[in-house]
Amino acid sequence: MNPQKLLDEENIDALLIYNGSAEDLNFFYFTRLLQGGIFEGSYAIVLRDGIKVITSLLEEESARKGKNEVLIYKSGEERDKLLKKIIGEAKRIGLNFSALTVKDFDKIKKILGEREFLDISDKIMDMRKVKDEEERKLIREACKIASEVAIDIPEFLKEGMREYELAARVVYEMLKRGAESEAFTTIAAFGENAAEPHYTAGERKLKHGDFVLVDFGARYHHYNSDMTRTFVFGQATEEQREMYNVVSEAQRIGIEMVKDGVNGKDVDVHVKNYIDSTKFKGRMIHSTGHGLGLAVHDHVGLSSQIDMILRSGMVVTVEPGVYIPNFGGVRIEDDVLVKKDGREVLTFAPKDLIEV
Ligand SMILES: [Mn+2]
Repeated sequence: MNPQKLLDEENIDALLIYNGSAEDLNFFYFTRLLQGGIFEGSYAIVLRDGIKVITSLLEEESARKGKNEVLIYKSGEERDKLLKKIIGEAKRIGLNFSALTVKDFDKIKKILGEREFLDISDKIMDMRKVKDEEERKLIREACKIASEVAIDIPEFLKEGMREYELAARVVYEMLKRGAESEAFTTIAAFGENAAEPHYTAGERKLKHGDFVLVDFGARYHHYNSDMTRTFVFGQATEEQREMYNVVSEAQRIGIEMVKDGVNGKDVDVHVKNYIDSTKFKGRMIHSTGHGLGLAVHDHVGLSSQIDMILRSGMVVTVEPGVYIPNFGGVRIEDDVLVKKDGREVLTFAPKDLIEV
Protein backbone atom coordinates (compact mmCIF):
# COMPACT_ATOMS: atom_id res chain seq x y z
CA MET A 1 0.00 0.00 0.00
CA ASN A 2 1.40 3.38 -0.98
CA PRO A 3 -1.20 6.07 -0.34
CA GLN A 4 1.25 8.90 -1.00
CA LYS A 5 1.63 7.67 -4.57
CA LEU A 6 -2.13 7.94 -4.92
CA LEU A 7 -1.99 11.62 -3.91
CA ASP A 8 0.73 12.28 -6.49
CA GLU A 9 -0.83 10.36 -9.34
CA GLU A 10 -4.27 11.85 -8.84
CA ASN A 11 -2.84 15.27 -8.07
CA ILE A 12 -4.96 15.62 -4.94
CA ASP A 13 -4.07 17.35 -1.68
CA ALA A 14 -5.96 14.93 0.54
CA LEU A 15 -7.82 11.66 0.38
CA LEU A 16 -10.84 11.65 2.66
CA ILE A 17 -12.44 8.35 3.64
CA TYR A 18 -15.60 8.47 5.71
CA ASN A 19 -16.76 5.30 7.42
CA GLY A 20 -20.24 6.75 7.81
CA SER A 21 -23.81 5.61 7.18
CA ALA A 22 -22.33 3.05 4.80
CA GLU A 23 -19.29 1.06 5.88
CA ASP A 24 -16.23 1.93 3.84
CA LEU A 25 -13.69 -0.91 3.87
CA ASN A 26 -11.09 1.57 2.64
CA PHE A 27 -11.08 3.04 6.14
CA PHE A 28 -9.55 -0.23 7.32
CA TYR A 29 -7.36 -0.53 4.24
CA PHE A 30 -5.60 2.78 4.79
CA THR A 31 -5.51 2.89 8.59
CA ARG A 32 -4.74 -0.84 9.06
CA LEU A 33 -6.88 -0.74 12.19
CA LEU A 34 -7.64 -4.41 11.77
CA GLN A 35 -7.98 -5.65 15.33
CA GLY A 36 -11.00 -4.37 17.21
CA GLY A 37 -13.06 -1.26 16.64
CA ILE A 38 -16.01 -0.60 14.37
CA PHE A 39 -15.19 3.08 13.76
CA GLU A 40 -18.68 4.16 12.81
CA GLY A 41 -18.71 7.86 11.95
CA SER A 42 -14.92 8.02 11.68
CA TYR A 43 -12.69 9.70 9.12
CA ALA A 44 -9.37 8.54 7.74
CA ILE A 45 -7.50 11.37 6.04
CA VAL A 46 -4.50 10.63 3.89
CA LEU A 47 -2.22 13.65 3.64
CA ARG A 48 1.32 14.11 2.34
CA ASP A 49 2.66 13.96 5.90
CA GLY A 50 0.76 10.84 6.97
CA ILE A 51 -2.61 9.38 7.83
CA LYS A 52 -4.86 10.92 10.46
CA VAL A 53 -7.88 9.29 12.08
CA ILE A 54 -10.78 11.27 13.51
CA THR A 55 -12.87 9.03 15.72
CA SER A 56 -15.08 9.04 18.81
CA LEU A 57 -14.09 8.53 22.42
CA LEU A 58 -15.70 5.10 22.21
CA GLU A 59 -13.07 3.96 19.70
CA GLU A 60 -10.04 5.69 21.23
CA GLU A 61 -8.43 2.55 22.66
CA SER A 62 -8.85 0.67 19.38
CA ALA A 63 -7.60 3.61 17.32
CA ARG A 64 -4.43 4.04 19.36
CA LYS A 65 -3.31 0.53 18.41
CA GLY A 66 -2.50 1.78 14.93
CA LYS A 67 0.35 3.87 13.55
CA ASN A 68 -1.80 6.86 12.57
CA GLU A 69 -2.23 10.18 14.32
CA VAL A 70 -5.51 9.96 16.28
CA LEU A 71 -7.90 12.82 17.04
CA ILE A 72 -10.83 12.21 19.34
CA TYR A 73 -14.20 13.96 19.29
CA LYS A 74 -16.88 13.97 21.95
CA SER A 75 -19.67 15.50 19.87
CA GLY A 76 -20.74 15.90 16.27
CA GLU A 77 -19.80 19.54 16.42
CA GLU A 78 -16.27 18.66 17.55
CA ARG A 79 -15.99 16.12 14.79
CA ASP A 80 -16.87 18.69 12.12
CA LYS A 81 -14.37 21.17 13.56
CA LEU A 82 -11.59 18.57 13.61
CA LEU A 83 -12.30 17.65 10.00
CA LYS A 84 -12.14 21.26 8.88
CA LYS A 85 -8.90 21.79 10.80
CA ILE A 86 -7.18 18.67 9.43
CA ILE A 87 -8.23 19.31 5.85
CA GLY A 88 -6.91 22.86 6.27
CA GLU A 89 -6.09 24.54 2.99
CA ALA A 90 -6.37 21.40 0.86
CA LYS A 91 -8.17 22.28 -2.36
CA ARG A 92 -8.43 19.05 -4.30
CA ILE A 93 -9.94 16.29 -2.21
CA GLY A 94 -10.30 12.68 -3.27
CA LEU A 95 -13.32 10.70 -2.11
CA ASN A 96 -14.51 7.14 -2.47
CA PHE A 97 -17.83 7.50 -4.27
CA SER A 98 -18.35 3.73 -4.06
CA ALA A 99 -19.11 3.82 -0.35
CA LEU A 100 -20.21 7.37 0.41
CA THR A 101 -23.92 8.05 0.67
CA VAL A 102 -25.34 11.15 -0.99
CA LYS A 103 -26.38 12.37 2.44
CA ASP A 104 -22.87 12.02 3.87
CA PHE A 105 -21.39 13.71 0.80
CA ASP A 106 -23.73 16.66 1.32
CA LYS A 107 -22.65 16.85 4.93
CA ILE A 108 -18.95 16.86 3.99
CA LYS A 109 -19.53 19.61 1.43
CA LYS A 110 -21.32 21.65 4.04
CA ILE A 111 -18.48 21.28 6.54
CA LEU A 112 -15.64 21.94 4.08
CA GLY A 113 -17.24 24.49 1.79
CA GLU A 114 -15.87 25.38 -1.63
CA ARG A 115 -13.35 22.71 -2.66
CA GLU A 116 -12.83 20.38 -5.56
CA PHE A 117 -14.11 16.89 -4.80
CA LEU A 118 -12.91 14.05 -7.00
CA ASP A 119 -14.08 10.48 -7.21
CA ILE A 120 -11.03 8.25 -6.96
CA SER A 121 -12.84 5.04 -6.05
CA ASP A 122 -11.55 3.16 -9.11
CA LYS A 123 -7.97 4.15 -8.36
CA ILE A 124 -8.26 2.92 -4.78
CA MET A 125 -9.81 -0.34 -5.92
CA ASP A 126 -7.00 -0.82 -8.41
CA MET A 127 -4.52 -0.43 -5.59
CA ARG A 128 -6.45 -2.83 -3.37
CA LYS A 129 -6.37 -5.61 -5.94
CA VAL A 130 -2.69 -6.30 -5.37
CA LYS A 131 -2.21 -7.45 -1.80
CA ASP A 132 0.84 -6.41 0.18
CA GLU A 133 2.76 -8.59 2.61
CA GLU A 134 0.54 -7.87 5.63
CA GLU A 135 -2.65 -8.52 3.67
CA ARG A 136 -1.34 -11.78 2.26
CA LYS A 137 -0.47 -12.95 5.76
CA LEU A 138 -4.03 -12.31 6.95
CA ILE A 139 -5.65 -13.93 3.90
CA ARG A 140 -3.35 -16.92 4.34
CA GLU A 141 -4.54 -17.31 7.94
CA ALA A 142 -8.20 -16.94 6.90
CA CYS A 143 -7.59 -19.67 4.29
CA LYS A 144 -5.90 -21.92 6.82
CA ILE A 145 -8.84 -21.66 9.25
CA ALA A 146 -11.40 -22.49 6.56
CA SER A 147 -9.29 -25.32 5.14
CA GLU A 148 -8.91 -27.05 8.49
CA VAL A 149 -12.67 -26.93 8.91
CA ALA A 150 -13.23 -28.21 5.35
CA ILE A 151 -11.10 -31.25 6.12
CA ASP A 152 -13.34 -32.07 9.10
CA ILE A 153 -16.74 -31.55 7.42
CA PRO A 154 -17.27 -35.25 6.51
CA GLU A 155 -17.14 -36.03 10.23
CA PHE A 156 -19.94 -33.57 10.97
CA LEU A 157 -22.44 -35.24 8.61
CA LYS A 158 -25.19 -37.29 10.28
CA GLU A 159 -28.29 -38.70 8.63
CA GLY A 160 -31.34 -36.55 9.41
CA MET A 161 -29.41 -33.43 10.39
CA ARG A 162 -30.72 -30.17 8.95
CA GLU A 163 -28.76 -27.85 6.68
CA TYR A 164 -28.71 -25.08 9.27
CA GLU A 165 -27.20 -27.46 11.84
CA LEU A 166 -24.30 -28.13 9.50
CA ALA A 167 -23.92 -24.40 8.77
CA ALA A 168 -23.86 -23.66 12.51
CA ARG A 169 -21.21 -26.33 13.10
CA VAL A 170 -19.01 -24.96 10.31
CA VAL A 171 -19.21 -21.43 11.73
CA TYR A 172 -18.54 -22.67 15.27
CA GLU A 173 -15.47 -24.56 14.11
CA MET A 174 -14.10 -21.48 12.34
CA LEU A 175 -14.58 -19.26 15.40
CA LYS A 176 -12.95 -21.93 17.55
CA ARG A 177 -9.88 -21.73 15.32
CA GLY A 178 -9.59 -17.95 15.66
CA ALA A 179 -11.81 -16.50 12.95
CA GLU A 180 -13.41 -13.21 14.05
CA SER A 181 -16.56 -14.15 12.13
CA GLU A 182 -17.79 -16.01 9.10
CA ALA A 183 -16.84 -14.15 5.91
CA PHE A 184 -20.44 -14.38 4.60
CA THR A 185 -23.57 -16.37 5.37
CA THR A 186 -22.51 -20.00 5.19
CA ILE A 187 -24.09 -22.09 2.46
CA ALA A 188 -24.98 -25.67 3.43
CA ALA A 189 -27.13 -27.24 0.73
CA PHE A 190 -28.34 -30.84 0.65
CA GLY A 191 -29.58 -32.75 -2.38
CA GLU A 192 -31.58 -30.71 -4.88
CA ASN A 193 -30.84 -27.48 -2.95
CA ALA A 194 -27.23 -27.71 -4.15
CA ALA A 195 -28.53 -26.71 -7.59
CA GLU A 196 -29.00 -23.12 -6.35
CA PRO A 197 -25.56 -21.44 -6.31
CA HIS A 198 -26.52 -18.85 -3.67
CA TYR A 199 -28.83 -20.93 -1.53
CA THR A 200 -27.98 -20.44 2.17
CA ALA A 201 -29.27 -23.11 4.57
CA GLY A 202 -32.72 -24.30 5.48
CA GLU A 203 -34.65 -27.10 7.11
CA ARG A 204 -33.87 -29.81 4.58
CA LYS A 205 -32.77 -33.02 6.32
CA LEU A 206 -29.78 -35.00 5.15
CA LYS A 207 -30.68 -38.21 3.35
CA HIS A 208 -28.65 -41.07 2.00
CA GLY A 209 -27.48 -40.29 -1.54
CA ASP A 210 -27.58 -36.49 -1.18
CA PHE A 211 -25.02 -34.10 -2.49
CA VAL A 212 -23.70 -31.94 0.37
CA LEU A 213 -22.41 -28.59 -0.86
CA VAL A 214 -20.75 -26.32 1.69
CA ASP A 215 -19.54 -22.84 0.67
CA PHE A 216 -18.04 -20.84 3.49
CA GLY A 217 -15.16 -18.65 4.55
CA ALA A 218 -13.43 -17.21 7.57
CA ARG A 219 -12.81 -13.55 8.32
CA TYR A 220 -9.53 -12.92 10.09
CA HIS A 221 -8.55 -9.35 11.01
CA HIS A 222 -10.97 -8.10 8.36
CA TYR A 223 -9.56 -10.30 5.55
CA ASN A 224 -11.55 -13.16 4.05
CA SER A 225 -11.30 -16.64 2.67
CA ASP A 226 -13.95 -18.33 0.55
CA MET A 227 -14.03 -22.03 -0.29
CA THR A 228 -16.44 -24.72 -1.38
CA ARG A 229 -16.39 -28.48 -1.11
CA THR A 230 -19.07 -30.88 -2.31
CA PHE A 231 -19.51 -34.38 -0.88
CA VAL A 232 -21.90 -37.25 -1.43
CA PHE A 233 -23.62 -38.63 1.65
CA GLY A 234 -23.51 -42.34 0.95
CA GLN A 235 -22.45 -43.93 -2.28
CA ALA A 236 -22.39 -41.70 -5.36
CA THR A 237 -24.44 -42.63 -8.40
CA GLU A 238 -22.77 -42.67 -11.83
CA GLU A 239 -24.38 -39.32 -12.64
CA GLN A 240 -23.12 -37.72 -9.41
CA ARG A 241 -19.63 -39.05 -9.99
CA GLU A 242 -19.60 -37.76 -13.55
CA MET A 243 -20.73 -34.30 -12.44
CA TYR A 244 -18.07 -34.24 -9.77
CA ASN A 245 -15.29 -35.31 -12.11
CA VAL A 246 -16.22 -32.69 -14.70
CA VAL A 247 -16.16 -29.88 -12.12
CA SER A 248 -12.93 -31.17 -10.64
CA GLU A 249 -11.26 -31.18 -14.08
CA ALA A 250 -12.67 -27.72 -14.84
CA GLN A 251 -11.17 -26.42 -11.61
CA ARG A 252 -7.81 -27.97 -12.41
CA ILE A 253 -7.86 -26.24 -15.82
CA GLY A 254 -8.78 -22.92 -14.18
CA ILE A 255 -6.15 -23.04 -11.47
CA GLU A 256 -3.41 -24.03 -13.94
CA MET A 257 -4.11 -20.94 -16.02
CA VAL A 258 -3.82 -18.42 -13.19
CA LYS A 259 -0.60 -16.48 -13.61
CA ASP A 260 0.68 -12.92 -13.75
CA GLY A 261 -0.20 -11.32 -17.11
CA VAL A 262 -3.03 -13.72 -17.98
CA ASN A 263 -6.44 -12.21 -18.72
CA GLY A 264 -9.00 -13.46 -16.18
CA LYS A 265 -11.52 -13.43 -18.99
CA ASP A 266 -9.59 -16.20 -20.79
CA VAL A 267 -9.60 -18.37 -17.68
CA ASP A 268 -13.41 -18.21 -17.52
CA VAL A 269 -13.69 -18.90 -21.25
CA HIS A 270 -11.44 -21.98 -21.05
CA VAL A 271 -13.21 -23.37 -17.98
CA LYS A 272 -16.63 -22.92 -19.59
CA ASN A 273 -15.45 -24.32 -22.92
CA TYR A 274 -14.39 -27.46 -21.12
CA ILE A 275 -17.70 -27.80 -19.28
CA ASP A 276 -19.57 -27.13 -22.53
CA SER A 277 -17.66 -29.97 -24.17
CA THR A 278 -19.26 -32.43 -21.71
CA LYS A 279 -22.86 -33.54 -21.21
CA PHE A 280 -23.19 -30.67 -18.69
CA LYS A 281 -23.09 -28.04 -21.44
CA GLY A 282 -24.52 -24.71 -20.31
CA ARG A 283 -24.88 -25.83 -16.69
CA MET A 284 -22.17 -23.56 -15.29
CA ILE A 285 -24.27 -20.49 -14.63
CA HIS A 286 -21.78 -18.10 -13.02
CA SER A 287 -18.27 -16.86 -13.66
CA THR A 288 -15.21 -18.84 -12.63
CA GLY A 289 -14.05 -16.57 -9.83
CA HIS A 290 -13.73 -13.19 -8.15
CA GLY A 291 -11.10 -11.18 -6.34
CA LEU A 292 -10.82 -11.70 -2.59
CA GLY A 293 -9.63 -9.42 0.20
CA LEU A 294 -11.27 -7.00 2.61
CA ALA A 295 -14.48 -7.80 0.75
CA VAL A 296 -15.46 -11.33 -0.19
CA HIS A 297 -16.28 -10.11 -3.68
CA ASP A 298 -13.40 -7.66 -3.69
CA HIS A 299 -13.20 -7.03 -7.42
CA VAL A 300 -13.84 -8.65 -10.77
CA GLY A 301 -11.64 -11.69 -11.22
CA LEU A 302 -12.29 -14.43 -13.73
CA SER A 303 -15.28 -13.46 -15.85
CA SER A 304 -15.81 -13.81 -19.59
CA GLN A 305 -17.68 -10.47 -19.45
CA ILE A 306 -14.73 -8.32 -18.40
CA ASP A 307 -11.04 -7.97 -19.24
CA MET A 308 -8.99 -8.29 -16.09
CA ILE A 309 -5.26 -8.76 -16.37
CA LEU A 310 -4.07 -10.80 -13.41
CA ARG A 311 -1.13 -9.33 -11.57
CA SER A 312 1.26 -10.87 -9.08
CA GLY A 313 -0.16 -10.36 -5.57
CA MET A 314 -3.82 -10.59 -6.48
CA VAL A 315 -5.95 -13.24 -4.81
CA VAL A 316 -8.78 -14.79 -6.81
CA THR A 317 -11.17 -17.65 -6.25
CA VAL A 318 -11.42 -20.47 -8.79
CA GLU A 319 -14.86 -22.01 -8.40
CA PRO A 320 -16.45 -23.78 -11.33
CA GLY A 321 -19.76 -25.51 -10.75
CA VAL A 322 -22.41 -27.53 -12.52
CA TYR A 323 -26.06 -27.19 -11.51
CA ILE A 324 -29.04 -29.33 -12.46
CA PRO A 325 -32.41 -28.11 -11.17
CA ASN A 326 -34.30 -30.61 -9.00
CA PHE A 327 -31.25 -32.85 -8.90
CA GLY A 328 -28.33 -31.03 -7.34
CA GLY A 329 -25.08 -29.23 -7.94
CA VAL A 330 -21.35 -29.53 -7.55
CA ARG A 331 -18.97 -26.66 -6.93
CA ILE A 332 -15.31 -26.80 -5.92
CA GLU A 333 -13.68 -23.55 -4.85
CA ASP A 334 -10.19 -22.57 -3.78
CA ASP A 335 -8.43 -19.26 -3.19
CA VAL A 336 -5.40 -18.65 -5.36
CA LEU A 337 -2.57 -16.14 -5.03
CA VAL A 338 -1.30 -14.92 -8.41
CA LYS A 339 2.46 -15.10 -8.78
CA LYS A 340 5.00 -14.01 -11.35
CA ASP A 341 5.59 -17.52 -12.65
CA GLY A 342 2.31 -19.10 -11.70
CA ARG A 343 0.21 -19.36 -8.62
CA GLU A 344 -0.11 -20.62 -5.07
CA VAL A 345 -3.32 -22.27 -3.92
CA LEU A 346 -3.94 -20.93 -0.41
CA THR A 347 -6.82 -23.18 0.63
CA PHE A 348 -6.21 -26.86 1.18
CA ALA A 349 -8.55 -29.80 1.73
CA PRO A 350 -8.94 -33.02 -0.27
CA LYS A 351 -10.59 -32.66 -3.66
CA ASP A 352 -11.17 -36.26 -4.68
CA LEU A 353 -14.83 -37.20 -4.40
CA ILE A 354 -15.53 -38.05 -0.78
CA GLU A 355 -18.42 -40.44 -0.16
CA VAL A 356 -19.33 -40.21 3.50
MN1 LIG B 1 -16.65 -17.45 -3.97
